[in-house]
Amino acid sequence: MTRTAEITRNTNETQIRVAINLDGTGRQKLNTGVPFLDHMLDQIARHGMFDLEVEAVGDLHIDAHHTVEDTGITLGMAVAKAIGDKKGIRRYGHAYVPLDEALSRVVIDFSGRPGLELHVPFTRAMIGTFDVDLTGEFFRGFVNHAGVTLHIDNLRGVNAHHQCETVFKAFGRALRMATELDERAAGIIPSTKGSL
Ligand SMILES: [Mn+2]
Repeated sequence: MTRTAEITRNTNETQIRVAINLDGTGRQKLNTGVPFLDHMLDQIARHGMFDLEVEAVGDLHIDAHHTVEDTGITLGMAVAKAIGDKKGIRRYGHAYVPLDEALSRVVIDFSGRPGLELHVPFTRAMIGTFDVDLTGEFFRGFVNHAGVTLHIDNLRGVNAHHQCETVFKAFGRALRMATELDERAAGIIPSTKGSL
């Protein structure tokens, strides 16, 4: 059984293709036109051990907003499709990741209920040319289309690049844990309701 999905999503603002293998090895091919977003997606692939391809053509002449948000949406759609009926998955995942002075915690639940708690007190508004507000746009797009509850807390940090990078690394780790198959729960949907 392969847990892969490919999603193409086209709007007047962006054209995005995402391909993912949840049981990959961290291989990635990323070209969103937003270099810092590519750097963050690379963290998800590497630390989540997903094979991930993301190609995006967006209205960057305006700004990176639509491209970043819609990449989150399309990644969420791809993860939801790849994970299917959620039988046998661990469902919950969490990770703490430090990078020098920065430390972030991410907790995820494949609950079927979109929800985002984002608590990242960025110390500056821009990381190079990347507006830190876009971090929330990415994860809001993701949770709404993956159907997950996601709690993101940056617990400390001075350097905004480090703050953001620890969030994405911890997200990759937590997503890996939650989507992994639990051999003791093969074929079982991890909910007393019987569905997620
Ligand atoms: Mn970096």
